[in-house]
Amino acid sequence: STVNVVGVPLDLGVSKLGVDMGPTALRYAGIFEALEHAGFPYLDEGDLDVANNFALDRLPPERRGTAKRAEIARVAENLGRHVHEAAMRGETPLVLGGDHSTAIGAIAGLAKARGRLGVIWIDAHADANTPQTSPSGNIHGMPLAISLGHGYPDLVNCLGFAPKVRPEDVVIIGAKDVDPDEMAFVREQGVALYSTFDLEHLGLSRVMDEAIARVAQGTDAVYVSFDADVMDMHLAPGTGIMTRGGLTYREITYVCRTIGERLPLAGLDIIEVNPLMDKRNSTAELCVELAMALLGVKWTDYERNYLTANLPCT
Ligand code: DIR
Ligand code: MN
Ligand code: MN
Ligand code: MN
Repeated sequence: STVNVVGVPLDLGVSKLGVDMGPTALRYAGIFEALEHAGFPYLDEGDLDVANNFALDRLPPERRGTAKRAEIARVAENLGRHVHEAAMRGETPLVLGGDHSTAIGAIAGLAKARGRLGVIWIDAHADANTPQTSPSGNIHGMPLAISLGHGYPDLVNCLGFAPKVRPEDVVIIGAKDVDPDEMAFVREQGVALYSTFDLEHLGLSRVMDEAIARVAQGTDAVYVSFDADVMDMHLAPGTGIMTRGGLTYREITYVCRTIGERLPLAGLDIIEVNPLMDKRNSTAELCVELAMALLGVKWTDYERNYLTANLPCT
């Protein structure tokens, strides 16, 4: 189906500047050329309007947090409507973030259009903090909890219904930096979480078998939320939070390939690409490649026709 690409230059959910340039970085990295090459019809919907973080930073401290949250809620409604309309036309929304609060509206719109939604959350973090558990107060650490119906009401009630997803339909893959009270919330909700330790201990193939079975079981459609910080800092420096011990190239390609080959995705996002931290846009280029894998581009064809042509070592 037609891939509906929309950019969300949103960085109001984080304290560091730069992820608002994620959509630009992904465009520059060739997202449309890759879709074209893969033979997907696509629509370029441009970027949504989002207020500048630094403009809102000029507000007095007591009004700043509320103003930023109100803007995040407004953007979530807009994105939710956009994604809903695209999905109702039978298109596959591909959302270019933006910090991870972008996922709030995307999941809302897709759940409204498609019904019971399975979600694969690929992230070094669980993003399952509530205002009560969050040590930072940053909204980008909360979107999964919000989609499960917990947190600020103006965000939880995006598009006028809640919750968007059920805990038994959600899988987190690659988590390694989860706050203690956040982990307690994940456990009590019953969300499946596969940490980087689990990937080693259980093996990647078993984890992906279980994860895919879980999100497919009983659901009407599946969404993937992809946070670039799941990858190791040496592989993907261009992200909000760089940490070591993240997924290697072979691990992340395995994750994305197995999903793309086994599940028809109803929608996906590429989140937290920060070109200010990147090395010559290499993280954005890698994310373009992984988005194609998630969309089910056959790897052998992809490697032969697209990747190898761009690799200096061939
Ligand atoms: C931390 C960091 N758990 C927080 N979160 C995220 O601020 O809630 N970093 N999502 O990317
Ligand atoms: Mn995240
Ligand atoms: Mn993260
Ligand atoms: Mn984040």
